[in-house]
Amino acid sequence: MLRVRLIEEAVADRYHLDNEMRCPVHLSIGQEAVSAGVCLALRRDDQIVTTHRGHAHYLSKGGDLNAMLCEFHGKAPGCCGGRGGSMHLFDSDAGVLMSAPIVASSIPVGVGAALGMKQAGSDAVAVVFLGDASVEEGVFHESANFAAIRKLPVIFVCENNLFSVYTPLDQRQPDRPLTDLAAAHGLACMQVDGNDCEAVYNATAKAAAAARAGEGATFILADTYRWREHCGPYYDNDLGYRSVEEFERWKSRDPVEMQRSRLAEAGLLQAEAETRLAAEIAAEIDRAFEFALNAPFPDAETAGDHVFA
Ligand SMILES: Cc1ncc(C[n+]2csc(CCOP(=O)(O)OP(=O)(O)O)c2C)c(N)n1
Repeated sequence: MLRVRLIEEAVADRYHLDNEMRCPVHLSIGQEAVSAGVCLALRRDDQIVTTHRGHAHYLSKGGDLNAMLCEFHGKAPGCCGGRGGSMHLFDSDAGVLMSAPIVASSIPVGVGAALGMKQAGSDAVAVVFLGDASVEEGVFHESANFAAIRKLPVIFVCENNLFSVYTPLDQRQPDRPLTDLAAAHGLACMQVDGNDCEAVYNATAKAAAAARAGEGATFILADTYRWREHCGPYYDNDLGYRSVEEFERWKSRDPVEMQRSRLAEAGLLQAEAETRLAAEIAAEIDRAFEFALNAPFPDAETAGDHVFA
């Protein structure tokens, strides 16, 4: 969690430096407990799919940091050869199958991965990360229905950060639990505090055990909050679509700080170890940025590669 936080803060800090990162960035700062808690409960051969807000999922599943930062800089060693930007992250070795910015478009891909796992007789699971706006798309319902009827080993993790860009949930959906939508399709449902990494881990471990045992799909609703603007490195509370009071209330429940103090109180994290850990992560981040900045751009002669239409 701390590593993801520090990496995303470094991306935000360096975003406009010399204009070297040209792609949009959708940061998960404030939401890290979801990616950390989920991915800690997964195996390397489990697969995830994610959205435009996917850096934290990619990193938590073990995606390569150099390849991610090269992608942000449009460089050839990027995970999409420098052509995809921050919203197209994948790492097949780590089980990051895809990310895509079209809202809800990755959901059926994750369900398809789960179908493939079941047909192959594997006990791996697929995790579909989605935002609260994704359940407003028809393909979510088709996918949930298919996952339920086929008892697929898939876990839908809905990160409810209360907003679709600037529009709050209560202006988009009637007042009913989001889990009702999944329950209506016959999925097992759980709701967790999405700022509590251990709660997210426990829910995911339970859902993964059920999926591996052939009991089918689960929908986990994780309530959390994005701190920065919808897209970009800054804060945007001045826009007025959410109140400073609401923002401060969520910020006082910082998921990284909550876990840090929990570990410290249990005697599992000493100040010295924490300082060393932060320094190691900072050095790793510096090395990765240096790698990305020094990496070559794709060869101009390859501009037509992968273009099909
Ligand atoms: C099909 C589609 N409609 C609209 C958009 C524009 N859009 C990009 S992100 C976004 C909000 C998504 O909200 P949510 O799924 O809750 O994820 P969050 O950004 O809050 O993490 C929208 C509407 C899009 N990318 N794709």
